[in-house]
Order: sequence, then C-alpha cells, then structure tokens
Amino acid sequence: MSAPAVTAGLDKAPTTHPRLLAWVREIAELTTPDAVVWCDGSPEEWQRLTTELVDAGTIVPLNPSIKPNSFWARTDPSDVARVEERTFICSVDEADAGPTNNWMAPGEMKRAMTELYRGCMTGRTMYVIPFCMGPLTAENPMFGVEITDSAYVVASMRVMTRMGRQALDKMGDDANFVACLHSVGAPLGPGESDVAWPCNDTKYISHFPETREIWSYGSGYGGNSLLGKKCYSLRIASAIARDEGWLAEHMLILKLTSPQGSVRYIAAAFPSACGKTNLAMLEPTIPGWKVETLGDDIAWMRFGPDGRLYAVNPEYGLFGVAPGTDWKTNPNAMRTLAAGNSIFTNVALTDDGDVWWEGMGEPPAHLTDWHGNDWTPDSAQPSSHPNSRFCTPISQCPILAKEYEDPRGVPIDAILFGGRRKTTIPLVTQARDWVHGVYLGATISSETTAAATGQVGVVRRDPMAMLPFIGYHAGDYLQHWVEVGKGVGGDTDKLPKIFYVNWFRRGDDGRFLWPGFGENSRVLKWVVERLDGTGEAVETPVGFVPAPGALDVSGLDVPEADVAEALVVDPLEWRSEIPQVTEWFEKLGDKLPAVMWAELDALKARLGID
Ligand code: SAT
Ligand code: MN
Repeated sequence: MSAPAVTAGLDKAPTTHPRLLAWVREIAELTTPDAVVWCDGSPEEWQRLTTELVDAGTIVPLNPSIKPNSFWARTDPSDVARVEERTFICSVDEADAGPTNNWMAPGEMKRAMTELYRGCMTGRTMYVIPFCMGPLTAENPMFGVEITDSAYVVASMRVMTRMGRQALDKMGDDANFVACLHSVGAPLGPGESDVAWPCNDTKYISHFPETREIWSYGSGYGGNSLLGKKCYSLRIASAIARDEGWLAEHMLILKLTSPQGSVRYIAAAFPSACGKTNLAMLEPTIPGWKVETLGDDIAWMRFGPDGRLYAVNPEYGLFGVAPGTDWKTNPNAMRTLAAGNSIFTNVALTDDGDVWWEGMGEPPAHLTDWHGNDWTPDSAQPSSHPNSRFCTPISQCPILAKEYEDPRGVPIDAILFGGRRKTTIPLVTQARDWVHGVYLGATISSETTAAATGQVGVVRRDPMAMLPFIGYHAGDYLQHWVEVGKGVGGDTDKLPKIFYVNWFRRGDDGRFLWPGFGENSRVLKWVVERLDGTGEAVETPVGFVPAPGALDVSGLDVPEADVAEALVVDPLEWRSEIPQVTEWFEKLGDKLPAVMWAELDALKARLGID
C-alpha cells in the first residue's frame, strides 16, 4: 500500500538521525500537512520557494536591476512585531521563569498547544529546516531543527542561519538539537483558498528551557517565527549558557582598528530598534579609524583557554529595522542591501520596483505603502511600518571582519550597555569595575520601541537589553553575570571593561545633544583610550565620564555646550531614578544578587541620599 497523502515526503528523509526522524513523524501526524519537505538550502530550493510565495501573493519580486533576487513582503497588519505578552518561559518550576517572564507549566502549555497544533498544517506543506547557529566548524556546533508550515520562514531562515544539507550532514545520527516547532495556525479546508499572509489571532511563543524546545504558533513575524533568532539564540541559549558558564547576549560585535593599527573588539547591548545595526557598521568620522562588523544582534561569549571572553555571532544574516536606514546613517547597510538576495517586510514599494522607507530622504511622489495602498507625501500615515525589516545575508556586508567565520570568536575588550533615554544618562560612562558594570547593565532604562507590540516611548528597565529575552529568572541571570566576573581562576584583569552609553539625550527644546551614527566613533575612541590607560576621565557618582576636552570633537559640527550637556551627570536627575531602580530591584526579589543592593546603596551615598 502506498503511503497516505498526508505524509507525502515523510519517508524521503535525507537522514537516519533517530530522534529527529521520530520527532518529524510525530509532528507530521499531529499537524497533518499535505506534504513534508526536508530543506536542503540549495539555490534551486530558494528559487522554488520564492516563486511559490510570489504566486501566493505573499511577496513581490523587486526590480532585478536595482535589487537583484530580492522581494517585498507585507504581513497581516496585526502581525508586525514580537508579542511579549504571548511569550512564555515554561520552566518546570515557576520560580525559574521569574517575575519578568510569562510562565505556564510545561505540561499544561503542551496540552493546550497540542490541541492548537492538531491538524493545523492541513492543506499546507510542512518544511523541516536543519540549521546551525554559529560556524559549522565549531568544536560543538549548536544545532537546531525548525519545523514550519511557512515558506516565508524557510526563505528567511536561509538568509539568517547556516541551514539545510550542510547542517543536516554535520548533525550525523546523534547530534543534539533544539527542536523548534512553528505554525502560522491557519489550516486550509478542502478547496479553501489561502490568504497572502496566513496567521492566527491566537498566538503563543513558548520556550521549554529544561528540554531545550520551542513551540511557536499563530505568527509569521520574524522575531516570533525565525526560531533560531531570539527564541533559540537568546531565550534557550541563555539557559544553556547559565548551565555551562558562558553568556548569550543581545549584543552587536564590532572590530575597531586605530590609526596605529591596534585592534580592539567591542560588544554592545541595546534594546531592539536602538541602533545596534548602525553601530555595528559605523563609518568613523575621525580620520584613520576603521570599524568592521562581526554581528548586529546576538553575541555568544565563552571563556577561551587564555581566560578572555570570546564572542561569536551565531547568525548568518541581518534582520535590521528599515526606517531610518539610509546612505547617511548607515551606508554599509545600504551597500549590503544593494547586493540583493534580501527580503524586505512591511516597507513601501516604489513605482520602479525598489523599496523605500521613512528616513531615506525626499519621498517619491508615489509609493505603495505597507498596507498595499497608494501613498503620496501628503498621506497622513507613514509609508512603512516603524518595525519594518530587511533580511539580508551578512556575507554581503562590505566591512564584514575576516574573523566572522572563526569558530573561536574574537576576544572582547569592552562591553557597552545602552538605552534610549531623553534625560539623565550621559553620553558615555565607564563602570568602576565589573560588578559596577553589572549594576549599570542591570539598571539599563530605555523608552520602548515598535519592535514589540504595545505602547512606544514608555521608560522601562531592560537589564542588559535582555528583558524580553532572558530564558530564566532575571535575578539568577544577574547572579550569573556576577559569577562570570570572577574570571577563569580569578583572573579578572582579562575581562572586558564595561561602559554605559546613551546616544539619545535631548536638550530643553527636544533636539538631540549628540549627532550619533558615524560620530559615535568619537566615543569608541575614548573607550579605547580608557582601555589603553590614556583617556582622561572624571569620577562622578555614577562612574567615570570623559574629562573636559578628553572626547575628540575636532571637526565636529555641534555646539560645545551641547556636547558638555550630553556628558552632564545631574545629581537631581539621578536622585529621581533611585525610586525606580529600587522598585525594579524589589520586583526581582530574593534572587537579586546582594551586591546589586550594595551598588545601589553606594550610589545613594555618593548622591548624598541616606
Ligand atoms: O525580535 S526580532 O528579532 O524580530 C527584532 C528585535 O526585536 O530585536
Ligand atoms: Mn534584537
């Protein structure tokens, strides 16, 4: 008897990995797709999938003479960002998820989601995507397998991860992998026609840290559906990292070379949509300095045999915020995109088949907006969603550092923490020591952005820019950071130095005090000088800030008074932060490391508060 149609392709598995085969079979039986396709990652597969997506109306090919092999996608207007209120950490013990995550018991979540998954791929194809986060040549490659019923997800995963045949072959028969299950939650009845962007009003983004599994349902948006990204590389990996003594962080990685040719590696954590991609690809405005890119969103940092912290970017592509990206703010991103092979989601389409978004200068007279409607400069709404994204291969970045493919990563010299704050936080501050740096990271405050659904512009504490991404108790996470600060064999000299930056401080009339973008190279220069022991600093209650004249402002077209104001530590402003920090620490309860309270007490004493 031939296999029933429901499992077409299931028996054509190009692997003999028993656990993988059993899992794929189990999910196929539960979700009842019409066919199962094992993704090989080939150019032919990309061709086939993008053609199918064009036919389905999900994506539109761009003009190949402007953006070769690139596509314009529009989502359902309700499915545009991460859904933090629908994101769950399903640890066995509720206390392990902590007060900053939504929690449900694993059994209960699995029971509920199993009912949602039952038959949910009817009428669709189920894709199996083997992938590897980080270089395939790593000593212990970090594998995942995503099952999804979305061809858009497969195409995007091909850009964002090392996937397909190469990953599957490397997995052999017994490699461990993070099982990632995704469905848009939109089964098709017999003869029922599809919509361009299938999704479901019911959404769950669930993580099972103990069993290293991810179950995602109802959304096709990147952060909810490309499960190698935030779900694996941060939420699950942070739990793995806690167990194994390393760090999985929401950080860009850059290589900075001075005019004298000395090289420093910097990792920097900012909340979503606060300029990580721009900093990672910065073009310095100060002569002789060079930035090269290693990553724009995620850093996995492990101790090397020499006791230094080495960072690897587990991703293979860039999933950047489009609005605001242009030839002035991020020319290297524009060059990366010009090379093609990209998917643009929720931006606007020009009449000649290119993409456009707010921040690209003068708008064309006519566009098709992210809703698919005609748009002119007189339109009341922006043409692109504020969280619209480009998805593009990192290999196309013209300033990609050669170390990118090195499975050992790069030794980090400095860690920058930052948020988006109109007031209070100086342009740059150096922490006194590691624990003070952990305190600065633990108390990062930032105005919320469009990267998550919900209100924009509300100040919230965002520890290490990881608030939505810590896969366990935030207090335990901070304790883990404190532990890492003990170094290997107590050798703390080799640890990165920690800094806190704020590009977003404003003057009385709302103007930005600091121009940002390429000019941020001036701040990086001061950071390097501090590492070298040459940069002048003054000690303030909140840490070390550049001494007057220490920041290189030669040729900078900004009033001196603005730069000075950007660096001000105003005790009154800082005093008003204290109740918020106290409230935040109280929320973390007993698991907050005692040294964090000690840091807060010391700050209060320095500010003259009893
Ligand atoms: O979550 S995404 O990866 O889609 C983007 C972000 O919020 O950093
Ligand atoms: Mn991010």
